[in-house]
Amino acid sequence: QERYNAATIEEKWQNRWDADETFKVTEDPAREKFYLLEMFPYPSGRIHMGHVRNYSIGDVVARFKRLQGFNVLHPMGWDAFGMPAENAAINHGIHPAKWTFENIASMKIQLKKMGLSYDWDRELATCDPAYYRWEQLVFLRMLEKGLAYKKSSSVNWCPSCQTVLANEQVEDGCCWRCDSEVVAKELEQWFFRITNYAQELLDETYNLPGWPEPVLIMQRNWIGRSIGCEIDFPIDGREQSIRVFTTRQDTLFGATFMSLAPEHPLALELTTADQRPLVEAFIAKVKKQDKLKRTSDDQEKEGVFTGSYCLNPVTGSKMPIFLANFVLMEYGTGAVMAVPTHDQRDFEFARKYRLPQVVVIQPEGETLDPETMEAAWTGPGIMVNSAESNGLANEEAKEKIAESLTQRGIGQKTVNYRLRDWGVSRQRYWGTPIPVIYCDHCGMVPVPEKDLPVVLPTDVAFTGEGGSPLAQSEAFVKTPCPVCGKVARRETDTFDTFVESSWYFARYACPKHDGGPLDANAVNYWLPVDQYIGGVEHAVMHLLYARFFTKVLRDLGLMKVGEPFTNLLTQGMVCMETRSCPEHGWLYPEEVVDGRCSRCQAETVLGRNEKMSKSKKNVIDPDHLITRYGADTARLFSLFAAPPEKDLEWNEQGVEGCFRFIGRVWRLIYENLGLIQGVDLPTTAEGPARDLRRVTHRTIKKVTEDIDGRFHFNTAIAAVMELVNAISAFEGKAEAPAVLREALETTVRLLTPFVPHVAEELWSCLGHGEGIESQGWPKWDENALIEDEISIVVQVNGKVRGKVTVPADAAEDTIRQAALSEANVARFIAELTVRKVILVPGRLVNIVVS
Ligand code: ANZ
Ligand code: ZN
Repeated sequence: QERYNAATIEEKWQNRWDADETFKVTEDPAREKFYLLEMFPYPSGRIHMGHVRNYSIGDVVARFKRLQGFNVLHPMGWDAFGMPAENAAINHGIHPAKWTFENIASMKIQLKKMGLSYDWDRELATCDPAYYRWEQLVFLRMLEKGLAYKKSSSVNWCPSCQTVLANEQVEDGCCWRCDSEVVAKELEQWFFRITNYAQELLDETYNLPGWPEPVLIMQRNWIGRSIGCEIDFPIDGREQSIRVFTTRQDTLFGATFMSLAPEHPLALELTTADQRPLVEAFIAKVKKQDKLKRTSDDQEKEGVFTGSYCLNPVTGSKMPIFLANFVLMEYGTGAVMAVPTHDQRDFEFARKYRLPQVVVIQPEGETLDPETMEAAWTGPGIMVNSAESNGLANEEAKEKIAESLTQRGIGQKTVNYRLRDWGVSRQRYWGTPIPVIYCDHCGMVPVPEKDLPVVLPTDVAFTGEGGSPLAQSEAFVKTPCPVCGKVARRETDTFDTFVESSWYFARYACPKHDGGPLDANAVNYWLPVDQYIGGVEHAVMHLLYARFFTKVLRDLGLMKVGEPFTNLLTQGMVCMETRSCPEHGWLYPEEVVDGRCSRCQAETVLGRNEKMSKSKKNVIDPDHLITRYGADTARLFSLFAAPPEKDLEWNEQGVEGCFRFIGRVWRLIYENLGLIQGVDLPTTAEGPARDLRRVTHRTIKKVTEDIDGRFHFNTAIAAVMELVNAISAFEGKAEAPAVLREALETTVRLLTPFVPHVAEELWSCLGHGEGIESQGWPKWDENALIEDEISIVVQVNGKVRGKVTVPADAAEDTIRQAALSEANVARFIAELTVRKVILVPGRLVNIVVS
């Protein structure tokens, strides 16, 4: 076979790898393991270019590590629960399970066509009861430990999806999925106590050098640790006091009023009769406001006076108590001591309601006056109006005031986290049922372990109305109480799908284990994941939940490690230009012919370059790409066009170029087969052969270093392209077939992780019976790297005038002589006097003349 036919060889090698179980792995304590994982896909129906890129990147690393001799775990599975399946059921009457499994089947075919080196024996789908039963078990253990609990809370509710959203799923007050406006709703919900782990989750962000810094920063901000004080403010005329949380106890002497969250338990109790109508109206109004909006800077600061007062514990002055929309009950204590001179929100609030202001921090070189201030002073300064703290720097006053409050028993230092417990209840069908039962006699009863899994019923109707379909399935809901046997009701909420993706990476270690969630041996051998690869959009939610869940599994004694992912690579997006027709709107690339709309012939308009998405129709179907050019070209292009962490811009010429390169390597091998037949590999070489050998070994070194931990695949591929150029230009083919053979074999071996099918094919064509996967990664020979001649630039008065070639170990004098006698240089210095010759070893000679 002489012509490169991608389809034939790709099918051939994919079948061979399957039959030989090339990528199947087992725990082998004698070998060093490497666990490589790409974020598993949601089975939406078809793979897209983002998947192609993600999995190509992962496959390079997996194959490279395997060739280096590691025992590589590289699994694939399906994040199979979630709303699209349920929406398909509502809109098209297909059962979510059917829809999901059909999608999995077709996407699996697509993935297989890419030649990815997965151990398919470990495939899992999270909607499989054999998977989620163990999640239910972990939940029961968490329940015992108090790590899962139920409470009534105000939740983010999407009226269109009819479900609760996690805070992270609300974007600018709208649903992350459907963009409908999110409203607040009071519901009994299940929570995971992630806040128990806030400090550990934060501390360990400083211990993850293999993660991108921006991701760590996002996690730290999300956890949001603040150090401050809780301080009690006595209520005027009562025995009770109100506790506030502040990070600025240094401003205590400037606190002139109090702001409570409208949900604060004392809000109505403190309201006087005459203020009642106003207060009630205000509370009703704020209830409708979205929480995230309430605290945003540009939200109008609104409040209402309760009619009551409290006392500033250090100045004794009366402070009116307000309710304010920007104070949230969920943070701190739900009460804020307001310091209008040093907090901008309080400043605006005080101006609006004409409240007193006292400056307590003077910035250096300025004298602030409440009458003329135009904004709060939030910077540092010297304390004033603050009794014994006067004259101190405000940072010192923070300490001093905290101490004195502690001594007097009216306050103490505290740490607060912005992180909230993880609300995991969803009023949805297509998710893991939460295994508890409600009995009128016994209360809430956990489903006994022996009765797991609680399986989703199949007799449900998907109407899209009236909440969860589960609640309408009598066969599911009605169940005997495990304690007293009387008729009881099952919980009908299911888990947030982020629960499944919080531990799938551990289950891959033992996907068929049926003695529990995890097989200790397997999981402790494989985990942590050595390299995790996925989209940066998961920087907070998924990655934080997975870290939390890992710690829970550790504390339940199910595995040893506490951090799941040692190294994280966040890949960039795949982008493409957008095109629109004035008549027909956005157009698919195939609807544009010579810049015109294929339907109406109108001139199309070139839009912005954006992330490929169906909504803008700027998408390329990986299937077309693979059918037309082959998987190797699709892979090569996604690796060559941009470094993994950067956005990749689609361009057809780039794909063509990659295809042509593969063809070129193919021909080069075939053309030279006759010359190198039966020839052994060289150990040394002379003349031009020595030069080619140097390029060969230099390329091995470069490609190895570019791949290993750096992911510079594009420059690695470019280096192989240069090697191919050098081979083509090599004139000593007939005289030095051994060196030629080494160069050709090296090319094929270095290309293996990128274009594995063509590499395997060419390898066997070079006469090797064993697959290239068993060859190991090539090593470079340091001796071959040594340059015997180097070329040195010659400058005259700083300007380049020539170049000389000298032996690599030439003495300084020899170099100086060679430089001075170079023809062009000699011309420039002919009439002048040489004052100085400066030598930069190995690089340059500068001759100073006058
Ligand atoms: C007095 C004060 C004076 C404040 C000052 C700031 C500046 P971080 O850093 O985010 O933790 N706060 C406390 N609880 C709140 C709640 N439930 N809703 C809204 N705001 C709340 O912010 C802590 C600061 O946010 C606290 O410090 C409090 O205002 C406010 F010159 O107390 B400060
Ligand atoms: Zn009972």
